Amino acid sequence: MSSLNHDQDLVAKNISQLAGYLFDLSRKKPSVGIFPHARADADALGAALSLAIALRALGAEVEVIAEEKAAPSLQFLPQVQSIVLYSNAMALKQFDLAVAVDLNTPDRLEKRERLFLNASRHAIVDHHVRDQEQGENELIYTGSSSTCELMFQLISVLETLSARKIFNDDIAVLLISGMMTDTGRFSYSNTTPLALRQMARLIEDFNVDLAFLTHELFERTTVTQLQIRGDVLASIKLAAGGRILYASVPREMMNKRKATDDHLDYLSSDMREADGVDVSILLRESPDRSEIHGSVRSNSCLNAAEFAQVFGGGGHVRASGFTIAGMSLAEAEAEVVAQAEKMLEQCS
Ligand SMILES: [Mn+2]
Repeated sequence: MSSLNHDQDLVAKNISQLAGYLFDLSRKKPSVGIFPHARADADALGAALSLAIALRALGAEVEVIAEEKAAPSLQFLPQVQSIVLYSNAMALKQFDLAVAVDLNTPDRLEKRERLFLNASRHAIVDHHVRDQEQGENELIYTGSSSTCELMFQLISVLETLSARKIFNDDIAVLLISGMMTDTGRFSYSNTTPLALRQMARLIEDFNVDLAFLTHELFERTTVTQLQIRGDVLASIKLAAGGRILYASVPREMMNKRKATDDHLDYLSSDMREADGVDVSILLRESPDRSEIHGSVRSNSCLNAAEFAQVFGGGGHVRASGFTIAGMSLAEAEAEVVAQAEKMLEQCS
């Protein structure tokens, strides 16, 4: 990560530059593909759908292309029905512009990587760590609490450039959903004053039902979700004298409850809250059992992004994820826990 990445002036300049580029291009009625990361969360979908609404308003033909159907818990998001599911028939299509949203390396696009790379032009809007200088039309700023926070800034400049209103009720709900999710309702250490100011403006100017959003994003649950969480929590194990709390979820455990992966959302964050715990790790087998997905949360000196990078993943200093192929759940667990013990020892 470049130290310039934290320079507010440079970020403002990058935002203006990318907005100018998108504005000029959109007037030529280009085809634009917007790509949220796989297993998209509210930030990825909120930012992708908001950008789609904005670029359509400026003349572009836009498709948001997702790896899989949005999680049931996110079906309430405005315009989620407009998302196009990737299929192999699309692989050779060539967009005039492809925009990656809430990710910064095309391999996180999984099956859609080729379609993304096929496009004539590329842009990135993201707030995850990357060990690479920012390129042209790349707006990657780790100081933003969410990609939706960056998208708010980008759409504001697009409004100025086009001298028309672009923000609307749908964009307000989408951006607030992403901002609330990535900041834990404005409670995590990544929360910025800017996000709070944006939030104030959105609820001032648009029709947003905050109680409804809070229920949909944070409170809503199902009996199945309560049961699978109970099963996983009953299986947690400790390492490093209690500083590491981890759990491994075999597919049978999920199948027994007919649970899906999104039923485990936020569980690693909840595990981190236990007294004395510095790092929480949740491992689960993919539905076809070919891969292990890991989710890491850190309260301490252990840098979760660097930890995930050891296993080919990435993320943030306190929250990250990775995917391991070619290992059993037990093997992955042994490796991951040993790595966490090592890194915790080194940093404390
Ligand atoms: Mn995000």
